[in-house]
Amino acid sequence: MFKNVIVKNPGNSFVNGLTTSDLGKPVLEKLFEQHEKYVEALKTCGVEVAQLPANEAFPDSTFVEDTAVLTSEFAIISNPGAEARNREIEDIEPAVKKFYEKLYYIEGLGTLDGGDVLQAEKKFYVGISDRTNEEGARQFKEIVEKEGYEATIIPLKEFFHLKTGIAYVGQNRMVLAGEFIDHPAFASYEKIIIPKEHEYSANCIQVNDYVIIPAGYPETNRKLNDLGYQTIELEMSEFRKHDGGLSCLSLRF
Ligand code: CIR
Repeated sequence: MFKNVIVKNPGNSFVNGLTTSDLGKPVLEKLFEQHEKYVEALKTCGVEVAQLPANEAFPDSTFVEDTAVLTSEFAIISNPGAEARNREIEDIEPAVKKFYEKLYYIEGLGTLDGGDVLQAEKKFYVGISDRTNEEGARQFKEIVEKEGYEATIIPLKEFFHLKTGIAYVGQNRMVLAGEFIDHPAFASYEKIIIPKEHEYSANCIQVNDYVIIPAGYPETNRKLNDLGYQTIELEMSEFRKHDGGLSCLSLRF
């Protein structure tokens, strides 16, 4: 069960953030409304939401997932791989410290974005991407193995972050898209396969009795409902314009 979530409000400077998409400029009014609905949905899932204020100095900092990895026992403050985002950890560290005594850090030449880390029970999967380098993944693996978890490192071929194309929804089930569908690392899971045209919906989040998915993917919704999951659909258009998905907007623990 997740008890707590940390989110951070987007600011007006969001429009100046990093993006690889050609979906246009985010509309702030819609962005703020979508974030409010995201927070409401999390509350529906039964978690306490710690809502940090926007920091205009860091346009992408609403994507808190990239700044830390939180488990039920310990926290790891990441070392975000994009230069423009690296100092976002200055706001996250004090927020995380309110909940944790045991903190670790990804340091030095090691970079790691939380978006490249997937937890499935006692196992972690860590993507090597443009943001997470081998040294960052190595440090992460060393930390979690010391804590009694396993970690598998997965060099990414196409996806931006690992969790762009995969989600764990409990009960040994993975939602998988693209390069992960036939990846040997996930062979032992029951697979919920997302075809190319619905790929954005692979980034969904299971929070207690619900799975939150992006709006506009009825086939993904139906697959989850057929397996007995209650779903909440959220409009994500403005976050998507800056490469963001549902998982990126919160730290759940
Ligand atoms: C970035 O380029 O870092 C942001 N515009 C998007 C980050 C999305 N985060 C994630 O997938 N974990």
